[in-house]
Amino acid sequence: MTLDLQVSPHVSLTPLLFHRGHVGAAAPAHPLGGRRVGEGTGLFAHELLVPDGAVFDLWSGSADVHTQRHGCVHYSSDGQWLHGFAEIDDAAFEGGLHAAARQAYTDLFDVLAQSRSPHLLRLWNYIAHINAPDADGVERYRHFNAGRQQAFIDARRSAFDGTPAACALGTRKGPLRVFFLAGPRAPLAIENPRQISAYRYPASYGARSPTFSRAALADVGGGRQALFISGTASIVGHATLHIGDVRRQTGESLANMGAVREVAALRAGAEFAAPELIYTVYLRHRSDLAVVREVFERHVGAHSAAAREAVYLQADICRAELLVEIEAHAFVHQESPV
Ligand code: 3EB
Repeated sequence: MTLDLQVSPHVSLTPLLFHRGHVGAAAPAHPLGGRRVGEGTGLFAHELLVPDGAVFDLWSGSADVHTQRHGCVHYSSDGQWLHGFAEIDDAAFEGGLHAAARQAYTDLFDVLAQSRSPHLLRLWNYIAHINAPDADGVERYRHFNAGRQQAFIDARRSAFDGTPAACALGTRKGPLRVFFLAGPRAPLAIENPRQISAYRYPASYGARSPTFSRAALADVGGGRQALFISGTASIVGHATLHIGDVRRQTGESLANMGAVREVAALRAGAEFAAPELIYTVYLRHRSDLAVVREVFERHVGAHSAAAREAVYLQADICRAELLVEIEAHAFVHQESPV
């Protein structure tokens, strides 16, 4: 069975859309038409800015999907693809966010180890008050990073080269949630020549580095490959650029994605043109929507499917100076090069 994420071109892989539905083609895309998402499911804490959602089922087209629980992990599988989330209320967890992140990932790795889909393709990390200091004065994102990296090491999974693609966003409230997509074959990790690998960031960004690759390229069967580009921000080398300037930050994020698309194209033997991707845009401030949208739409083409189908969400970004982060995925019809 192939990964059936391309039921329609309107599919976004943002976890809320796994659960809440995809973007209807006719959905009104009013910049101020935001509404709170997650009502009804309790799963998602971000405010959806654009557009109003509709319905999509990851597993439509799949025959037998089993939903199960192990530890803090809720997951579904069709026997080949595994999707779900780990959830821990870190505020009530002994050891706080560090311990919660370590436990969430440990439970996830247990599930994967017992499955036929042990290889992570993509992770989405959602953390309440990601930029706030914890009781010890250390930023919560740094505690998360420490616990996450430790779990990779505990499970003897690489916390460096070859680690999965990911994003890490801040929510207003709620437990730590780590959504994941795993499959039967290891993806190829891709780095960005414009950026230092996040897992090699200097210690000034935290004692333990973030554990993610810039993108993952996966053979998804049926002569197709999927590219998952991690959350991408205005970082060059390891430095945050254009502090306070959301327009330039958006441009820099898109330049970074362009560099990742180029490397991915060489590895895949197929192009990943900007308008061919499906995007999710996270904004720290909803008041930046018009500017971010203008820059983004100029990049992908105002009348492209990418512009029509992009999803904009309000979220905190993992560095306090970052105002925008963009993630994307794409499929190409191309066998994996040997
Ligand atoms: C960055 O490039 C911006 O901690 O999993 C992007 C994607 C970012 C993933 C993560 C963080 C993460 O460092 C932040």
